[in-house]
Amino acid sequence: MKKMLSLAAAVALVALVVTSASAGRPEYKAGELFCKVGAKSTDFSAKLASAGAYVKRNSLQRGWAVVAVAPGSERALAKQLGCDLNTLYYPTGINGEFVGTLATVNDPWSSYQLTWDGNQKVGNFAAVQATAAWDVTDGSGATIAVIDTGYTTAAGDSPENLLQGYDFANNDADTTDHNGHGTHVSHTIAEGTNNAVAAAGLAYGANVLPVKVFPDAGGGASCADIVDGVSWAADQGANVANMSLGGSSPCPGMAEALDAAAAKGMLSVCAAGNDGKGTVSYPAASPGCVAVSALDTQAGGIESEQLASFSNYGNEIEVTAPGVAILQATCIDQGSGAQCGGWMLSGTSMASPHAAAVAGLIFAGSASSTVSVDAVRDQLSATAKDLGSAGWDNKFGNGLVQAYDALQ
Ligand SMILES: [Ca+2]
Ligand SMILES: [Ca+2]
Ligand SMILES: [Ca+2]
Repeated sequence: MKKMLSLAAAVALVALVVTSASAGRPEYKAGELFCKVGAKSTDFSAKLASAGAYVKRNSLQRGWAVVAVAPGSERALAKQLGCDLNTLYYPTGINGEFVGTLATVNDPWSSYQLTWDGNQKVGNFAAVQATAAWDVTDGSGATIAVIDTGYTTAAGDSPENLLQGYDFANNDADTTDHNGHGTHVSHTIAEGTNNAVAAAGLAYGANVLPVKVFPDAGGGASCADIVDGVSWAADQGANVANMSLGGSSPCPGMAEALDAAAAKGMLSVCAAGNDGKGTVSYPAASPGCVAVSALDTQAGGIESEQLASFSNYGNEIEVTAPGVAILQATCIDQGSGAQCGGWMLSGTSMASPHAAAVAGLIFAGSASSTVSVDAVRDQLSATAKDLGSAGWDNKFGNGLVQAYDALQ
């Protein structure tokens, strides 16, 4: 009981400060371009040579390459070579409150996640019908890729089924999360559940595939790495990919990568962005990704129909999900060393994995092993709980994702 009270106190203290996606940050990766080589590869090689540039890495997307150029010459050479700058994207939100370590809070935090306090406060998992859905499926058999900062086991709780991922930022197989964002997102999807440790995960039986695209030292993820992350996840057989990241302009090659991934059976789900404005960030705004806005279920429950103050909204919003004071285990360093344990984070980054998890449950719960990406996408929207003005609207899209209804 004491723990629940201290938890409640912590909720009240949560600072809902979520930084803007772009302010004061570099826009593109220094010394690199992302180029569509196309069919004219011979011409292209000659062009590169004359510009003192070279192919650093071929993209997993056929016909695309990361090209190395002299730092400072990116804009000029992009124009000259007909390439794109290798745009940087950032995680959509990380700020929040440290709740406690696993040592002092060794009871299932799912009681907080499953709180139903009428019109005041509704736990994020209660809001999306988690308990009822778990009677149908826990997501076993589905694979959900988390394209993010990686994953750390140091948080103290782990998914039941964690797959070997890949690190595109460093081109190696070590996907260790030095940030905490990717671990928190992964845990909303599938933190170990019914294990008497920390919190629960919404599709806890699913396989989690970490796809690391952010550098160890922080900063932005390049479009080339994100695009390759999408292609790689689809090649691994992922059913769903979550991208809690974004930028103000579309990544070159992303639309094609999303379409190719969908053709391979993978549905992509993306955070709408945390600028609090009526413009959805990319890749959420791309037609190939389900754009998820953040609902505030901590200020008046569901019935108040309150979009989180930081959440972007707009024409591309497809569904909404809880994104305020989401509690999962992770490790975050706010300047005085990493604190591992329960973190309540707010952001569309936290909303998106709820929708990704529900999509995973639909894949897992489907009687047909060949259920199509389009069918899952349609089911996610068709069974969402309508909020705001009747029918689709630009804040909540088709409504709040509903895990149980989506399995009917
Ligand atoms: Ca690595
Ligand atoms: Ca747990
Ligand atoms: Ca509506």
